Amino acid sequence: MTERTLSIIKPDGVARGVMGEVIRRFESEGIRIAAMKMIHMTQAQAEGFYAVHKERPFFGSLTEFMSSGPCVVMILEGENVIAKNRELMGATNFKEAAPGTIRADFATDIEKNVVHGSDAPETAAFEMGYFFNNFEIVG
Ligand code: YYY
Ligand code: MG
Repeated sequence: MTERTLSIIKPDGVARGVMGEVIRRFESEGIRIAAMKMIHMTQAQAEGFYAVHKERPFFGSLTEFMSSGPCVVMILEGENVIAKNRELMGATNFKEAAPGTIRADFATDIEKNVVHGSDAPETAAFEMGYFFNNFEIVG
Protein backbone atom coordinates (compact mmCIF):
# COMPACT_ATOMS: atom_id res chain seq x y z
CA MET A 1 0.00 0.00 0.00
CA THR A 2 1.33 3.43 -0.91
CA GLU A 3 1.46 5.58 2.17
CA ARG A 4 3.17 8.68 3.54
CA THR A 5 5.30 9.37 6.57
CA LEU A 6 7.07 12.31 8.17
CA SER A 7 10.86 12.31 8.21
CA ILE A 8 13.05 14.86 9.97
CA ILE A 9 16.78 15.30 9.57
CA LYS A 10 17.50 16.55 13.08
CA PRO A 11 19.82 19.47 13.96
CA ASP A 12 22.82 17.15 14.45
CA GLY A 13 22.36 15.65 10.98
CA VAL A 14 22.13 19.08 9.34
CA ALA A 15 25.10 20.43 11.32
CA ARG A 16 27.27 17.42 10.50
CA GLY A 17 26.59 17.60 6.78
CA VAL A 18 24.72 14.37 6.20
CA MET A 19 21.52 15.84 4.72
CA GLY A 20 22.50 14.75 1.22
CA GLU A 21 23.47 11.26 2.34
CA VAL A 22 20.18 10.73 4.18
CA ILE A 23 18.16 11.94 1.20
CA ARG A 24 20.26 9.76 -1.14
CA ARG A 25 19.36 6.70 0.91
CA PHE A 26 15.65 7.49 0.60
CA GLU A 27 15.90 8.11 -3.14
CA SER A 28 17.96 4.97 -3.76
CA GLU A 29 15.20 2.93 -2.09
CA GLY A 30 12.66 4.36 -4.52
CA ILE A 31 11.01 6.53 -1.88
CA ARG A 32 9.44 9.69 -3.31
CA ILE A 33 9.84 13.01 -1.50
CA ALA A 34 6.38 14.61 -1.61
CA ALA A 35 7.28 17.69 0.48
CA MET A 36 10.47 19.15 1.93
CA LYS A 37 11.62 22.30 3.75
CA MET A 38 14.13 23.58 6.29
CA ILE A 39 12.83 24.91 9.56
CA HIS A 40 14.31 26.08 12.86
CA MET A 41 11.80 25.24 15.59
CA THR A 42 11.26 27.13 18.79
CA GLN A 43 11.30 24.95 21.88
CA ALA A 44 7.52 25.39 22.15
CA GLN A 45 7.11 24.08 18.60
CA ALA A 46 9.31 21.08 19.41
CA GLU A 47 7.23 20.46 22.56
CA GLY A 48 4.06 20.41 20.45
CA PHE A 49 5.61 17.97 18.00
CA TYR A 50 6.83 15.62 20.75
CA ALA A 51 3.79 16.09 23.03
CA VAL A 52 3.39 12.29 23.21
CA HIS A 53 6.65 12.22 25.20
CA LYS A 54 5.86 15.10 27.58
CA GLU A 55 5.97 12.94 30.72
CA ARG A 56 9.28 11.30 29.79
CA PRO A 57 12.47 12.30 31.64
CA PHE A 58 14.22 13.22 28.39
CA PHE A 59 11.48 15.61 27.17
CA GLY A 60 13.22 18.87 28.17
CA SER A 61 16.56 17.87 26.74
CA LEU A 62 14.98 16.46 23.56
CA THR A 63 12.95 19.58 22.82
CA GLU A 64 15.94 21.83 23.59
CA PHE A 65 18.05 19.79 21.16
CA MET A 66 15.35 19.79 18.45
CA SER A 67 15.19 23.60 18.65
CA SER A 68 18.98 24.07 18.75
CA GLY A 69 19.38 24.48 14.98
CA PRO A 70 17.74 23.92 11.62
CA CYS A 71 16.08 20.66 10.66
CA VAL A 72 14.92 19.32 7.30
CA VAL A 73 11.33 18.11 7.41
CA MET A 74 10.06 15.86 4.63
CA ILE A 75 7.04 13.86 3.65
CA LEU A 76 8.15 10.52 2.21
CA GLU A 77 5.85 8.50 -0.01
CA GLY A 78 6.02 4.87 -1.10
CA GLU A 79 5.02 1.27 -0.48
CA ASN A 80 5.00 0.60 3.26
CA VAL A 81 7.12 3.70 3.70
CA ILE A 82 6.34 4.07 7.42
CA ALA A 83 8.01 0.75 8.26
CA LYS A 84 10.59 1.05 5.50
CA ASN A 85 11.76 4.43 6.79
CA ARG A 86 12.00 3.05 10.33
CA GLU A 87 14.16 0.21 8.95
CA LEU A 88 16.45 2.62 7.11
CA MET A 89 16.75 4.73 10.29
CA GLY A 90 17.65 1.90 12.67
CA ALA A 91 16.89 1.59 16.38
CA THR A 92 16.42 4.69 18.56
CA ASN A 93 19.63 3.87 20.43
CA PHE A 94 22.36 3.93 17.79
CA LYS A 95 24.29 1.33 19.75
CA GLU A 96 21.46 -1.12 19.03
CA ALA A 97 20.88 0.00 15.44
CA ALA A 98 21.55 -2.57 12.71
CA PRO A 99 24.74 -2.04 10.68
CA GLY A 100 24.19 0.10 7.59
CA THR A 101 21.26 2.01 9.05
CA ILE A 102 21.34 5.81 9.22
CA ARG A 103 21.58 5.86 13.00
CA ALA A 104 24.26 3.14 13.14
CA ASP A 105 26.32 5.07 10.58
CA PHE A 106 25.86 8.65 11.81
CA ALA A 107 24.29 8.95 15.28
CA THR A 108 26.51 9.99 18.18
CA ASP A 109 24.12 9.77 21.11
CA ILE A 110 20.72 8.25 21.99
CA GLU A 111 19.26 11.77 21.68
CA LYS A 112 21.37 13.08 18.79
CA ASN A 113 20.31 10.30 16.46
CA VAL A 114 20.14 12.20 13.14
CA VAL A 115 16.63 11.33 12.00
CA HIS A 116 13.02 11.14 13.09
CA GLY A 117 10.39 8.96 11.42
CA SER A 118 6.71 8.49 12.22
CA ASP A 119 5.98 5.09 13.78
CA ALA A 120 2.36 4.43 12.66
CA PRO A 121 -0.32 5.77 10.30
CA GLU A 122 -1.99 7.82 13.08
CA THR A 123 1.24 9.47 14.21
CA ALA A 124 2.24 10.05 10.57
CA ALA A 125 -1.04 11.91 9.94
CA PHE A 126 -0.54 14.13 13.00
CA GLU A 127 3.14 14.77 12.28
CA MET A 128 2.67 15.60 8.56
CA GLY A 129 -0.13 18.00 9.47
CA TYR A 130 2.05 19.61 12.13
CA PHE A 131 4.51 20.91 9.52
CA PHE A 132 2.78 20.92 6.12
CA ASN A 133 -0.46 22.17 4.60
CA ASN A 134 -2.00 20.64 1.47
CA PHE A 135 -0.43 23.24 -0.86
CA GLU A 136 3.07 22.17 0.22
CA ILE A 137 2.59 18.51 -0.69
CA VAL A 138 3.33 17.92 -4.36
CA GLY A 139 2.42 15.23 -6.87
O1 YYY B 1 10.81 7.09 17.41
P1 YYY B 1 12.24 7.22 17.86
O2 YYY B 1 12.86 8.53 17.48
O3 YYY B 1 13.09 6.06 17.43
O4 YYY B 1 12.26 7.14 19.46
P2 YYY B 1 11.18 7.63 20.55
O5 YYY B 1 11.09 6.56 21.59
O6 YYY B 1 9.92 8.07 19.90
O7 YYY B 1 11.90 8.87 21.22
C1 YYY B 1 11.96 10.12 20.56
C2 YYY B 1 13.35 10.67 20.68
O8 YYY B 1 13.65 10.94 22.05
C3 YYY B 1 14.46 9.73 20.22
O9 YYY B 1 14.69 9.77 18.83
C4 YYY B 1 15.64 10.25 20.98
C5 YYY B 1 15.03 10.75 22.28
N1 YYY B 1 15.21 9.78 23.37
C6 YYY B 1 16.17 10.03 24.34
O10 YYY B 1 16.83 11.07 24.29
N2 YYY B 1 16.36 9.13 25.36
C7 YYY B 1 15.64 8.00 25.42
N3 YYY B 1 15.84 7.14 26.42
C8 YYY B 1 14.65 7.72 24.44
C9 YYY B 1 14.47 8.64 23.42
MG1 MG C 1 9.08 8.00 18.03
